Amino acid sequence: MYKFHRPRGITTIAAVGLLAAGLLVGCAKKDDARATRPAPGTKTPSMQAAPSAAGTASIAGKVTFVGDVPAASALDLNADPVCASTHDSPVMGQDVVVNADGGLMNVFVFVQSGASGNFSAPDAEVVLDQKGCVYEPHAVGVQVGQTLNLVNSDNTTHNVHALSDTNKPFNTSMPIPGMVIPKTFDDHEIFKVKCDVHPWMSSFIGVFDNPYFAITGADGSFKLSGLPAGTYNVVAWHEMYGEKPMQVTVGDGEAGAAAFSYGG
Ligand SMILES: [Cu+2]
Repeated sequence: MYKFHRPRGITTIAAVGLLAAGLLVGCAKKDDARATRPAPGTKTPSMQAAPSAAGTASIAGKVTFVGDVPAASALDLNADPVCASTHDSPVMGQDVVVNADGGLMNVFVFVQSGASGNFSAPDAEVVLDQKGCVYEPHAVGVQVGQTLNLVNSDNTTHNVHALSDTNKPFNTSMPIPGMVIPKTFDDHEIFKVKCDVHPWMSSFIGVFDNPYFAITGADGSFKLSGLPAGTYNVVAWHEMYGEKPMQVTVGDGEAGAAAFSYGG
């Protein structure tokens, strides 16, 4: 449904490089079959990054929204009293989140092509929590084969309904508070997950075939680090506004820049 597309237009932000080569160090893939809460310290990223790579280049920048920002609307959680009771203040939708400086949150930014190597899945596990009847985080990224733990932190039933395409779709009920269901994915894809019990709940899972991806934080910023020198097709992808490609060249040790904008 949200399968990546090849870049249509290419812009160049360039930088030239020096020397040295990057060697990626990966860790063994973990298998499913656990039903306990992840250990403290388990990665719960909204800004993800820092792959265990030996490359010394990086690409960083900001995703901005230009123009009139759609008004945020409060979610109506009253269909389930358990959900409503967990919040003291209105819960706003997360589909378009723009800060005062125009930073657009929850944008996946990733190397679509140009990275080469055998990118084993990292050991670090990632969490997609259901807390207060909202997915936390709203956008989450993993590598192919990396464990994503679906967690229900609520005293109510959720189901995680994945609307994936190239990865096998699933619809998993999570009726028990504290329940954890580990998932891994076989193919690179960004897809939506929703809860059929609570129709306001949605999140997006990005599965990437290399470690060079990030999700913009509240200020719209992102950073892809650990890159070997090279030319990369970098794509920004937002659930409402689609994707924007850009070609970026970085040399070893260099900090490349990339800026994306939506709206306007
Ligand atoms: Cu739910």
